[in-house]
Amino acid sequence: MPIRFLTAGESHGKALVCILEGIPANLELSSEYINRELQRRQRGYGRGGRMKIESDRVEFLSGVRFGKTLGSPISMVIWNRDWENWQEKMAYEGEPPESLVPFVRPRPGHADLAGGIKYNQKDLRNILERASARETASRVAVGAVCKRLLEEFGIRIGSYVVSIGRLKPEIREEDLLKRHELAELSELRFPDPSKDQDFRAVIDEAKERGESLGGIFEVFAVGVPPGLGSHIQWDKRIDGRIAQAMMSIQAIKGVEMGLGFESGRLYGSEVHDEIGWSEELGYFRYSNRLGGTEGGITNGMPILVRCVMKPIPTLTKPLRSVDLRTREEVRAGKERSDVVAVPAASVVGEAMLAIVLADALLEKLGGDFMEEIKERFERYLQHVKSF
Ligand code: EPS
Repeated sequence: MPIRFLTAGESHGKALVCILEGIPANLELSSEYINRELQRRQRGYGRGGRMKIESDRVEFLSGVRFGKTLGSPISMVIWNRDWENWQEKMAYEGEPPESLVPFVRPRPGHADLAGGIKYNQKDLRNILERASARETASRVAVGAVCKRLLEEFGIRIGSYVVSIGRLKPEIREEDLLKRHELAELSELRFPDPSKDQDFRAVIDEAKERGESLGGIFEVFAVGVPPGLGSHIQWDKRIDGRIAQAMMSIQAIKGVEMGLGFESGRLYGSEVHDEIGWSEELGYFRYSNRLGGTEGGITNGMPILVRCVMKPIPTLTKPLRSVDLRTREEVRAGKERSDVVAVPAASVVGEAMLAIVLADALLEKLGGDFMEEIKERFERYLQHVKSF
């Protein structure tokens, strides 16, 4: 697979770091473009105090020169402003300070206990710092570079929130890009900003109860040509790759494409997308119930992915847990946290979809620099049209 990336960094460490390899040379790229995406991820009503501290921005460390990629690994750093308040508790060297209070009351639903057992850590901060969804800032930076690449090929990615908790207002807008544009105007990324008040009330109520909330969001890509991914091997199937990418986002518990689980309740004729042909469009579909893939290959229709995020595990009215030192029943530990982060997760979903599609596109076309890849793309589109 042409694209690979790694992220590193603890939530309250000095910085988040990422390395992205496989982006071709001569792609125009600015930190401003990436920072816009990072800022989108920081928005959303219901986030905790941390987002008031941070103002995420990337600094390039390699792979870019005079505003264009070099084809070499792109490394980026996002400095944590909160580090200033954590320097002693998260010191890289020396002995722990006397004042350090270890985190010993694992939160149900968080990585705390499973990670503590696995890595033999009795101070669960050594687990939660990396398990934190702060890491998703790096993914959004990597995803932004991939989005920039996809834009050059007319592929656009967007997202919107479908529901938060039990609140699921009707979505009237049919056009996916318009849904995205409307979501950009909403502090909860719902594709109708006039519903923000309803969402606020639901979130405020949850906060008052010491609760947290999850929700459902949809991510889409339009302009995707047919032929990305392949039916020939399990790990080449594009829908499998998309599902894996989405499930890897912190707190995501389910992924569907198109009608998803609903299709299991319907007849075949109600699910499959009928095929047509016209001089102007070539082959087209009368519907997009399958979410843009068949046989693990994109079919030219928009990719439509739906993800469910569980409620955040940190509760101000915590659930039962066990103290690791005494093994007595206690209430789980509390940390500063968000009440809901579904709007942010939808932006992370966009990033993950961009990474998977950029990877599949480069796999299809090959090539090392933009000019050559664009030429190959044009030739491929001609093939699609004349098939
Ligand atoms: C998170 C806890 C909170 C969130 C954080 C994810 O951070 P803190 O412990 O510093 O208050 O704000 O999300 C981010 C920092 C972010 O950038 O999205 C957690 O435990 O997962």
